[in-house]
Amino acid sequence: DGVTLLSDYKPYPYEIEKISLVFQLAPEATKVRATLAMTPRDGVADLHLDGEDLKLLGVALNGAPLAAEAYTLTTTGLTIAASALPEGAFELQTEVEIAPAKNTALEGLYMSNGMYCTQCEAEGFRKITFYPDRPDVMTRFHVRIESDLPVLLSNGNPVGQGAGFAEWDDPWPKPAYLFALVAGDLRATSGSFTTASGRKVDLNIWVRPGDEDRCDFALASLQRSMKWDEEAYGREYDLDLFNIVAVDDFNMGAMENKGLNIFNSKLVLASPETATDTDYERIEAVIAHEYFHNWTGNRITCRDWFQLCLKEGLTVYRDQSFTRDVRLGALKRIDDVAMLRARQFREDAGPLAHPPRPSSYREINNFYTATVYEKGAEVVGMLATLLGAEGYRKALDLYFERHDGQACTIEDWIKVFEDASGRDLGQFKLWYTQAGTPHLSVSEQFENGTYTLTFEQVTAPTPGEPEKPPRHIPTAVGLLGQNGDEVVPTQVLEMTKGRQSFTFTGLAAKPVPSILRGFSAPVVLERDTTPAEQAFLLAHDTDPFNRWEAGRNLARDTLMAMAQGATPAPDYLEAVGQMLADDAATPGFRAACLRLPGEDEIAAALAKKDVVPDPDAIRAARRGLMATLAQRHEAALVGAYEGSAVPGPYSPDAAPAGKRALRLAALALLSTLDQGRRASALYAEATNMTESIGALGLLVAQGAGQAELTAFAARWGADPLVMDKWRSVQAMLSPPETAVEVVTAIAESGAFEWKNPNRFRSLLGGFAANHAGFHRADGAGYALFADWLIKLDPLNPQTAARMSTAFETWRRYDATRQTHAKAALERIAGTQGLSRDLSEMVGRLLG
Ligand code: HT7
Ligand code: ZN
Repeated sequence: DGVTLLSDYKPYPYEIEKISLVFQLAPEATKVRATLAMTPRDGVADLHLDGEDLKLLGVALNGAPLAAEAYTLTTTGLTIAASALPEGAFELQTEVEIAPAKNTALEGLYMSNGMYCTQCEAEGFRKITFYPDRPDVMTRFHVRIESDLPVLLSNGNPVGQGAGFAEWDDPWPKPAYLFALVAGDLRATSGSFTTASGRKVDLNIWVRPGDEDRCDFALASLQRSMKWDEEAYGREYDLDLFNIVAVDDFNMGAMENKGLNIFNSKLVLASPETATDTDYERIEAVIAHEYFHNWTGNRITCRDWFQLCLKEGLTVYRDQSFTRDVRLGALKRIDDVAMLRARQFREDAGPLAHPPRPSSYREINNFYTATVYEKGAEVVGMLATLLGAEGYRKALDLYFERHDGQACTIEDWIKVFEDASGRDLGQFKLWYTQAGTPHLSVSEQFENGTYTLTFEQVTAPTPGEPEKPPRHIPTAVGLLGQNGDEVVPTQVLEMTKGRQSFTFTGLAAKPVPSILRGFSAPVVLERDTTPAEQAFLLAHDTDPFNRWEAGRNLARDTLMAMAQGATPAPDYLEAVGQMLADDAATPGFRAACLRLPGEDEIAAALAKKDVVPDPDAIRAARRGLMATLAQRHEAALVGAYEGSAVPGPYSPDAAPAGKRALRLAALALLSTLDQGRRASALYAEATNMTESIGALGLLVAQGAGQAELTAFAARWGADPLVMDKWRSVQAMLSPPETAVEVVTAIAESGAFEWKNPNRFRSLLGGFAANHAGFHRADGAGYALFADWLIKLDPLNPQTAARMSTAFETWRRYDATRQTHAKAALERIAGTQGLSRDLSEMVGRLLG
């Protein structure tokens, strides 16, 4: 029935010593000849090679053409009967023809603006040649590319080059999903890195002619990443060459192909005029992420795709740690948790909930999710918390020593931690195998100097998992005295039961607890506290994450109450003033505290309390609170706005970026009072994209900014990456009354290149983030979105399926909205020829 099960895993019956590939590139008819040196593992067996959309030109065994009766060809591959195969080693050769110019799915070999490139993860190699396209089959690749294009790249080292061809050899065995080929008219920005053991590695960032001046930051980010991985994990790079190529048409962010990373151009190209502070931070993080995969993913890979979080969760944890170390640490944790809640908690609470290590799927591309990546990273973080920094490093050293060159499972990973620490992690493993976010409620008791915290954990059922046994939850707790001093420093309480108490003795007075410091576990903490206590923590907590969290809780509670008709809580308004005045806190931290929870987060919080969220009321509450804060603290906000201007040349470093963030956060509030006067002025004088687009967004959010939008388009019309911002800002921030019309007008203008995933995401992804616009009561938002998914699906199923998660929360809303959303989903489901990708998603969304 098209379902793949973890429990069905069987090793591949053949070993492949090496593969030699020859590509004769042509847009409509590329020829691929593959020669595989194979040996049966355990006696001769039927030999299956995956293959899709390939035109078979010939099969030969040990140099002799294979008779047609010896093999069967289906739409999914080629099977050679055991009876046609020799006892021992043999060489199998196939030749196929493919049409990269017609490949709109951007999986396998495809073309982007005249250049050839590949995307093979997860199962794209089977669209290039017949091969066992599974991560546990690892082999050495030799590649010959024949083409007149000037730059011809593949994995590993260049071993031959001449007129119209290049040859590459990768000495490290790898699974097919890490294969890459690039051919085009490209320019390099080059540098080098000398490893700790003294080897010089050549580094190149390859881009289209004209983009060379936007590559310096990417190159420097790569050098920082290489250094950090040596220092933090003892991992050196293992080839003499590392290439990164920027591609304009790409389904995701980037891809860690061995020695030849391929990137979405938006995650490489940066200049102060065209990229925001957030873009810079993200470029650095993704460059690091893909580089770190060289050890966690490539040298040690996954046995099968169920183990995806083995490489992704760990590599996200590594890139988050890197950013924390090279930028301002505490803020990074705040941003990561905000993102985790917005995306992963949302996923975990809806119809698409699944464990970080799922046990079945229809389409693996649908499992590159926030749960596999971000929750996967949280689970690694909890292991680090449980073992401590030294214990964690010891475990990772053992992991690399024990499993280098292997394709592993989550069981192998857990065993490493058990062996390195001597602990039993059987219960901890539930984090990998069960879906859902535990809710942790806390109560306190104080008597005769003894303070007791009692925790109770409950996880609601998720699709297919009615019972949820208790998890092993590391809860970092510190206790503060009434004057704000820390009376008990942070300690990690390990909860393993459904209900459990922890005591602290010898206290002079009842303390104020700071629970789940640094967000030590991905749970929802529920605690009946007073606004006064939250305000105290916002003012005094020594843990920066919990300090922010206290403000966030206050803001969320205030907004929830306001969305149901209440007026803003005075404690919150007061606390914001104190926080704004706290010069000891960094500007970036103050900016994070000033930003209010998004409308979707408020809707989720209401739904959790069984209140049906009203998107219009939520929007009104949020805007109302912004105006109230602005009135109340106008002078301080003007001070923050003016005082955090950053003069001089632009630098993307954390400190100036934090100042700009504070400036824009203050401006967002002030704009509710000045009719956009300051935002207009900032737009006119801005010399960097952070402030230009920030100011433009604030104007659009007020239903204004027409002149600025026109000026922006006139200036940047020829730069698609910058125009993506212009589209997103309008789709995401236009008032709900006009958002559908604004999006429709942009979509229907001839200039919208919807087949490019970045363009599509900028507009439709932006619109999905426009909470009140997308969830418009008459269903026009849902209908528009469904129209575009139906249009994209036949060309690019992967991106269409990914974007369908916009509908993940449809059951939260009122009956009228539900009726419209359901109709839109059913219309998608009923579309003729729907892809496996999108039909799996819609099925689960309706499920
Ligand atoms: N490992 C890479 C995942 C990826 C991908 C997956 C499916 C389809 C297209 C894709 N492009 C990249 C990226 C990463 O996590 O590093
Ligand atoms: Zn990754």
